Amino acid sequence: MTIPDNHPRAESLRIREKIIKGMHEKVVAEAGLIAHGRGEAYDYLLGEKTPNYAQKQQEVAVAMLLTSKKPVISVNGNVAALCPKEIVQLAEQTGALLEINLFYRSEERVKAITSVLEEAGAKTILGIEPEYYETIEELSHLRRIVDIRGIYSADVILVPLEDGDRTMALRREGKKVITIDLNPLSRTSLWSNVSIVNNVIRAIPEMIEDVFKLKNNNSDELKDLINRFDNYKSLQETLNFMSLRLRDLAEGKLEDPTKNLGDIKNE
Ligand code: PTJ
Repeated sequence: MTIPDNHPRAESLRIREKIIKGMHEKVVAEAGLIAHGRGEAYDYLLGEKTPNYAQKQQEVAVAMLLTSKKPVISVNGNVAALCPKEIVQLAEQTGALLEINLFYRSEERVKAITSVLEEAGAKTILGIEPEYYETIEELSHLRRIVDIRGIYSADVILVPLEDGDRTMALRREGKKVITIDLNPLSRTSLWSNVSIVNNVIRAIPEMIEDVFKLKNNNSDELKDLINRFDNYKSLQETLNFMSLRLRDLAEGKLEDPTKNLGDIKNE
């Protein structure tokens, strides 16, 4: 569908089209559409902009990726459809490996996502060669299939937009988990070491900028940034931001778009 530029929600509709196209091409799971709709609703609460608290979360996440021994970025269908070039670039800039890991796993989808990542410039993609498959025992669904060279042996894993089970399982295995999830109350957010509560579409490009900002800092400075971060407090700050924003709107900042319609609106 062609989205008219003057449509008030043009940008949001264009993003939706990416997800729909991705679903037709088997990149996105059908449930990925539902997940996206949920994300859109939460993004309204942020005013569809990156708040200050998320900038901090993103910076700490980048510091963690830069100081880790073996960082891996996990890619699912929604991420591949929404920001393939950016995710490949973030992996390159931080020295992280890219691994396809899916909840609704099928060989057809693995192939479709591999093509998208390759077109976006990825040179190495893990999670696609059966001889390297290992399992995370704690998980009963297909996310349990991981790559022995990637998630299985990683110390830090960035998991944008997912269900919470795997975050819990990875934490129990002693790994550090960074997540990007617009829902601050999800199990994913509650179980992460660093929860980025922001839209993946804004978070990933902003994290690439953070790499350029932080990469000249020495590792003690980066570790200090990480040590000062408390995920629980950060989620409290996130919820405070959302509730204050709603309160401000309720108490008068909400613009009435019909105010200049005069009497017509009551006819
Ligand atoms: O590609 P697969 O097979 O691995 O499946 C991926 C989905 C996303 C379908 C699967 O992991 C899933 O069902 O996830 P959930 O449980 O629906 O959780 C998705 C979370 O991502 C929800 O909390 C959404 O609010 C959030 N979300 C959706 N879109 C975005 C987002 N967070 C950040 N940016 C978004 N654009």
